[in-house]
Amino acid sequence: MGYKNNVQGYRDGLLESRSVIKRQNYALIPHDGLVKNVVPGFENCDLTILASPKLGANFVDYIITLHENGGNTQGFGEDGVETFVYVIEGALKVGDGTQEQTLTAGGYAYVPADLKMYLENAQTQDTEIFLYKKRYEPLEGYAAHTLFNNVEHLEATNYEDMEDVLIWDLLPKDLGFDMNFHVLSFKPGASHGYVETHVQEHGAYILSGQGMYNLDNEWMPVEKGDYIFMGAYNPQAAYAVGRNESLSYVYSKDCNRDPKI
Ligand code: UGY
Ligand code: MN
Repeated sequence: MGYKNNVQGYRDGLLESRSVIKRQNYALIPHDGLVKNVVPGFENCDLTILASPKLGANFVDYIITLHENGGNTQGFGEDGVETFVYVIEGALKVGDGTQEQTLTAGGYAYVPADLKMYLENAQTQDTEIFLYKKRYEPLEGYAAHTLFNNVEHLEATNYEDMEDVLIWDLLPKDLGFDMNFHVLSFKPGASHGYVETHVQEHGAYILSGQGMYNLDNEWMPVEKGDYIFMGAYNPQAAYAVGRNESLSYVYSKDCNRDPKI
């Protein structure tokens, strides 16, 4: 069943999928094959849980379509859990119980671990969001705080000295934050400069374009709407392919903490 790509009913050919799941290592999850999950608190939404601890992630990612009057007005995120939302399309009212804003495409909000996140579709048409939660790792003397913004208000920088690869850092460089979100964008033909191998995990949602992605030294085609989980130490790199559209994705990355032993 492909409820996200509206491909339902019998297929012409054999059943097939681009999904690749290597628990504790990496996963590629395209729209085709996503199923809906019921999560208490979310009303009038089509919601799919993407990465979770069952896959090997220390966070949970969701892709959610909010229908008219859809959202979570009970509050998302339990005590000790930080939350982040990125608006892919539409308009979203988001708050932390003390302040709220309406965000449109490219808008995002972070809510710290001692507050809940409240979400409401702010239009009659559907709104699509990428949602994240993680248990916050406190650091003595520092704190994170609620933040609303839009990628359009940020300045991109060349990624590692490459003019055709741009990066936007969504959260502040502040030790109070134990993770960051970024948007990384490769013009057609651009690539990473090297295959990265690092301790941090990523959950990446592809916003536009097409590419070849190297996950643990296997190259696989990816495109807009695909989700990629990259676990700790998973070798990773991308080449953007296609003609006019950049390969862009929004992704999380843990940071600013010494691993516990
Ligand atoms: O920030 C990163 O680690 C990023 N360059 N990783 C990635 O795109 N797979
Ligand atoms: Mn990386």
